[in-house]
Amino acid sequence: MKTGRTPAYIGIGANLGDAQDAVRRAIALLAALPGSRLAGQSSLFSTAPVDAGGDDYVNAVVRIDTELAPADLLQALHAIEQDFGRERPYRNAPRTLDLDILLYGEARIASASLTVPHPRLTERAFVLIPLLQLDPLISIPGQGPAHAFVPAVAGQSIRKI
Ligand code: A4P
Ligand code: MG
Repeated sequence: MKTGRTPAYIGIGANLGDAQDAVRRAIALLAALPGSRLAGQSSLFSTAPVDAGGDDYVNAVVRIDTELAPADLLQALHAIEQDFGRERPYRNAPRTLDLDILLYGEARIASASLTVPHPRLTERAFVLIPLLQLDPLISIPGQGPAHAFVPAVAGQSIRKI
């Protein structure tokens, strides 16, 4: 039966305050988004900062099946980030919570406020490894199977919590 829901993969990251707690609470809020259901969640991972400073991050990826359009989903993610007191003093600053749309079904989006698939998805173990844990056969629209990018991120430190 067609449900009108699109599988969307959301990357979650935090490295300020109680980051594990923030990631767990964010997953609960994502599960409660309107017209959406939680369809899968990765383990939590401890990861060394990439292109950024500060403490190690806690990262995870969830899949939600959602009726929200991409722009509405992005707005909902920003609202959750704000709930966690997210501030943006500079690019890649340490953050209480970062929520990124990694994939939205087969969509390829390049608007001023949204790029999907997430442009740095294939370069980052902290996204690629949890995503593949959720769905080992997943493909990235326009780029092929995600697992093909794993050797390129093998040098990045990531450990299951
Ligand atoms: N935006 C465009 N496309 C998207 C998308 N697919 N998902 C726009 C979400 N947002 C998207 O984001 C800036 C703007 O990007 C948003 O307003 C939205 O309209 P932001 O969250 O304010 O800024 P940011 O977090 O500094 O940028 P971004 O792109 O999320 O950063 P990155 O590249 O994801 O890097 N190291 C480890 N170990 N773990 C991490 O989680 N995260 C980063 C952030 C760096 N290093 C890290 C980690
Ligand atoms: Mg972000």
